[in-house]
Amino acid sequence: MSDAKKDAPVEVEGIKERSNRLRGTLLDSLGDRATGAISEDDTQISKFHGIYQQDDRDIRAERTEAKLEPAHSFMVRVRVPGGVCTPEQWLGMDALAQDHANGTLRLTTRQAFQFHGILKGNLKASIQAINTEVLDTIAACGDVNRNVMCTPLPETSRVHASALRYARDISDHLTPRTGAYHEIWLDGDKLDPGAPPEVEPIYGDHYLPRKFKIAMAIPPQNDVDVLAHDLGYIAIERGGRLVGFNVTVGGGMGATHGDPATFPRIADVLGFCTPAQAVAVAEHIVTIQRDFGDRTNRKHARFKYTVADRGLEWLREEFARRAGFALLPAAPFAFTHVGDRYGWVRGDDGLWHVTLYVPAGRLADTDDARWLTGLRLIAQQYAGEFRLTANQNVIISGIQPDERATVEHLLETHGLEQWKTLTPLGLNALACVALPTCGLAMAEAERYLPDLLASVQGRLDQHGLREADLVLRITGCPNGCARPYLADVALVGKAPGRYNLFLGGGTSGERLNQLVAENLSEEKILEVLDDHFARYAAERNGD
Ligand code: SRM
Ligand code: SF4
Repeated sequence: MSDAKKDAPVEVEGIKERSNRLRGTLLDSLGDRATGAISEDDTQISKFHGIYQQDDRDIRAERTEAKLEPAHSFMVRVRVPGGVCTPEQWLGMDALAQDHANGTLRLTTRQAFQFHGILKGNLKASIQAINTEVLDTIAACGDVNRNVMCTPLPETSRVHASALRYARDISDHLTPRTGAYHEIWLDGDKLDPGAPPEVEPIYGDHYLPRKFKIAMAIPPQNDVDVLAHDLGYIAIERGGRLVGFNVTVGGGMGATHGDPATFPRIADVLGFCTPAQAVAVAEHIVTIQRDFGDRTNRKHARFKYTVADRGLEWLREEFARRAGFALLPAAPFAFTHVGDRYGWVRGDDGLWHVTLYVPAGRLADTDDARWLTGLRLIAQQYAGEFRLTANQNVIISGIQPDERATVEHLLETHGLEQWKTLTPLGLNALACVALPTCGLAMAEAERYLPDLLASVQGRLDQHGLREADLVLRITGCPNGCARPYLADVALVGKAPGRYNLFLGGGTSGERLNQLVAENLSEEKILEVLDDHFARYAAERNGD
């Protein structure tokens, strides 16, 4: 490849530039009744609106043989900053899942809702229904800052309330300013053709080189895997009050099989900021990535590569130059665990909160558990909050003491108390969506998780390790949507029925695991695990 070609911006940069601030030709694509798809350029632009074109991969071959176009439908992702929504919003999402999607609601690893299976003709009504509930989908995907996460910590309500406020402020500040979203989906006024281009004060003409993710953790919980994010805030609390944040930079999970230039990376701690500086920190870090991120190679375009290539000292100086203030030295903090803590807990405000285990985040009514019906009844009857966790679970939050018995009864009668019977392996497990909707999946994940857990649990039981507090995560490809590279045991899809096996992540999300063997079938995976479990049972330390 010539140097000129190597340094040329990738095609997506041109699509963004020509899109007239994210309008593209989406209105034409939506109106084209000859196909269930949208134009190729619009598939890039629609991501900025929280919309992914997909097709049902289970029937892709059959459709090709019948000379039919793929069975197109759309995944729509709803931003829920900090994961907190009202019962009314919950009911709105539930209704939309029935009316226009595939009848299920998916809780993601980033505290968002996802709908699958929305047909092109139903997209506009779906986005309007979401906005009616004062939620939106803009910037849920695309080369911008995504949903801002925050530990949904129920116990320490005062620190949580402060942290959540900053997470929401950061989210608002980094939301694109274009009127395209309102124009296309909400029948907003059209931009006057003679008007000067709208200003995107933070993103400019080309938005970011790649997606950008922010998470806020409240120690000792690292339930958001804060070090897996481009930018992280670790809340520092003194005497029950939020006094500031340690700022972390350059985390990320995505990699490509066989390409050592791509890698998962644990974020570095850059320094400390006060709460009042938190939004400015986000703005300046994002604009540094806007200006220095690699726009010539999308596999090298995440902020983690900017940080790895240029170093922390460079970043501190560039930050201070732009911000007009330097970050202070980081404050001491300690994480004790990842994942969620299940069941009932009383907050320091006297209210009750219950964290439910949702298998792979998929809410549906099944013979075993009537998730949608049970949660609908709860949402209809009480006035607290629903909090989505970064581990695909949900917390029913802010329950008055006299409401607890009713909620408990509804959970029990609908089969939603699964946390009471599962082993730690099951409770800690995460699986990404993968097949049949994810266009990048190389192997199963969500659909395979129950069988995989049964097999691995069987091996643990044989070694007397039934209650071992292991974290298992599985993804259908190396992109890392269930943050597999932080788990004790991770399977990363390589081909149908084949996975790369990683072992040895840290217990508090601060250490990456390592590749142990490649391209293994389940039988081989269990053999390797058997050896390791035997040694773990014999040689581990007390805790
Ligand atoms: Fe992801 C792409 C699903 C969290 C790294 N991710 C995708 C797409 C949109 C596939 C695509 O591009 O066509 C998947 C849609 C599947 C489907 O049918 O729904 C998808 N990602 C998900 C979700 C739904 C997984 C889940 O089971 O919950 C999560 C939605 C989060 C949200 O609400 O915003 C999800 N994705 C993540 C995470 C975890 C996180 O952020 O904490 C990561 C790893 C962290 C990171 O970004 O480094 C992640 N997703 C990716 C990547 C790799 C990015 C990279 O740097 O290389 C891709 C592929 C890409 O961007 O090209 C990807
Ligand atoms: Fe799809 Fe891969 Fe993400 Fe799984 S990890 S949802 S297979 S992109």
